[in-house]
Amino acid sequence: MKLLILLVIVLAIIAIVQLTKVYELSRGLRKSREEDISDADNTLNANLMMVWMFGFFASVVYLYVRYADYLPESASAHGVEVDWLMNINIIGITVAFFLVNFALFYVSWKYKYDKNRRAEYFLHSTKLEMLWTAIPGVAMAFIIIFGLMTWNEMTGPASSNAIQVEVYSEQFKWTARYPGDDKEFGLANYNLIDAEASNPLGIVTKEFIAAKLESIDGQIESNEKALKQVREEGTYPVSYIEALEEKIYRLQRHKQRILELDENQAANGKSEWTVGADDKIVKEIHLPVGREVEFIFRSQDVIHSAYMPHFRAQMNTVPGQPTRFKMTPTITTAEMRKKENNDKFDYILLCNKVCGAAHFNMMINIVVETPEEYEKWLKEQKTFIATEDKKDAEAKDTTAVAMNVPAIN
Ligand SMILES: [Cu+2]
Repeated sequence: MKLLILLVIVLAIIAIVQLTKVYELSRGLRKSREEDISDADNTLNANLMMVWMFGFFASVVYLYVRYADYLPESASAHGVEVDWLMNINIIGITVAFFLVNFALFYVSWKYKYDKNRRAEYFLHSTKLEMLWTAIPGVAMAFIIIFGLMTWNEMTGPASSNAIQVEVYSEQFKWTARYPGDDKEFGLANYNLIDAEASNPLGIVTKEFIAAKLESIDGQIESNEKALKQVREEGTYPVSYIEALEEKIYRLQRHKQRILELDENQAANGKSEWTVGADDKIVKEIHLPVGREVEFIFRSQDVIHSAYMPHFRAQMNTVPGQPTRFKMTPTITTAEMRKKENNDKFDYILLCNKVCGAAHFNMMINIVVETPEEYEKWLKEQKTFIATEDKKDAEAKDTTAVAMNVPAIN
């Protein structure tokens, strides 16, 4: 089939080339020069240009109609303002688009070549310059001022009544965290990140520090044992020994950083890491309707972007640099399902920054519900309990030791 299409294209090109040759030959017979273009040709081209314009406009109108409602109505308070701004922009752009393009095509048609007409020539018109600087200038100022007002509102300080949700990104998933009864997030530190030991966010607790130190000590010990064995046997290449030494050095550095973390905290008069113990790590974001939410974003690896299309909100998540904004959801998931006539409708947060191979699949559900439902859900979520993590960490420790037996091939 593809071959057939290719054949048709090749034949069409040959046909056009042949027709052009015939045309040139007939011109020679008619004794007209190639650059002589008849009035009939000019008129035909000018008219075809107008036909093209109408086709072009029709396609634009079609796209407007086709994609007019690709998102349901805004489900957040500030989203209404974002939509208003967006609509103002679209109206402005559309009017400008039709005016400018119509002028472009119309002038080409009206002033098609006429051998009896001479073009008027002028170098400069201050009035014209002023006009086409002032109009876009005023329009731009309007858009920027109103845009900034909405932006400032979104990124301004949250009210004391707001709930806080931390959204954490990594290749390629989202994890959310809610503070516990103390309404405060426990400190997180990348040195304690341990996905397998159920601390994907690196929350600092006394128990977890102990567990992690124990795990690292175990790894250092087994690696040192392996190093000793390798040295005694004397049959391993130098690079292998160096790699082992490097590994032990890195583990010691890791241990040192964790110890410093604890020392710093003790120096500040707070040696107990208790704040994070009651935090709740969840795989689905729940929000109470009508209540302000402050989102705090962190990232583990690269820049991601938390995009919540239904709430008209987006924020980059940057490693080492927490970002934030606030919003108030106004429509529950159940209400939106009814409005959209779709039982399966769900609010989503997706990654809007091409961050790697599985970027397309990086999203997390958002459920907006009544305050009662939200409180019930939050109560059901289990807290980040350090003692459980310790067990996990120890379990991991044994596997780590087992894997550290030297192998040679
Ligand atoms: Cu991403």
